[in-house]
Amino acid sequence: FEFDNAIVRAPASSVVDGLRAVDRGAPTLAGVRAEHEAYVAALEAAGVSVQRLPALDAFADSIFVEDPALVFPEGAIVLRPGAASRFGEAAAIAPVLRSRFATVLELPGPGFADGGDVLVTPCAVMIGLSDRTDRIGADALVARLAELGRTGVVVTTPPGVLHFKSDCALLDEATMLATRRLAQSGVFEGYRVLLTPDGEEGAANALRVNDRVFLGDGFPRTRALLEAEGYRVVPLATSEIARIDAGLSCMSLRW
Ligand code: CIR
Repeated sequence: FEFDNAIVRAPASSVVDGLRAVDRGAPTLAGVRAEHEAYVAALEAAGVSVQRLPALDAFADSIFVEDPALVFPEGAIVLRPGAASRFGEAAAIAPVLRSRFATVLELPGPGFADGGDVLVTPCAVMIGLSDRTDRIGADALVARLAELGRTGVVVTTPPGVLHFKSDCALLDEATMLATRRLAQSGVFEGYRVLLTPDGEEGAANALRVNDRVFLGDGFPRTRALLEAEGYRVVPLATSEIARIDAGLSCMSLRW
């Protein structure tokens, strides 16, 4: 969770058509832009140098730059997003990664993996199987991670949850924030787990960045819980991006 660099992508005007499991109304472009701007400003305030990529109108969900790639200080991996409408985002991000990293690996087909299903912890890289990340993709990713000297561990994501990280975030070396449904699956054995209060499951897609934790601003009980545990919380608006099933990890690639 210590990051010097990040890549973000400006929201496309097509973001109003972003994928969503349940339609609670489209977000507004102005609303998404405002949430994205505040997020980028919060990254910079946390000491992160941010590269801003131009909007890609052909890809409604391309603001969620975390999904088509994985980055580490030692190199990057171009992924194969599991949603058909997002598959081309990988080819769009690849040249950017090649300009930033000496080592850029590619996930071989035919499997799929989304970055939203990948949680980097100090001891392992957890890969959650989901509707977007299949077993073939996850196993191929474990092999690519090994080439970067990282250990991948394949785990499951509860049914109905878009991405593994929709339901969890690393808070520090030893602590996870997670929903009860994910924690109950036993994937965080050995970690201290702080559970999101009932009704605040969306808070789990939080993001630790250097000395602070970015948290959706609609989750007062989670905020109180984290502050009582001594975390410095930065509340950020997420109500517009939540309409297209996104949270705070999705909008950047960080290393
Ligand atoms: C999608 O369904 O792909 C987008 N509407 C939301 C992606 C959120 N990304 C993430 O959780 N890493």
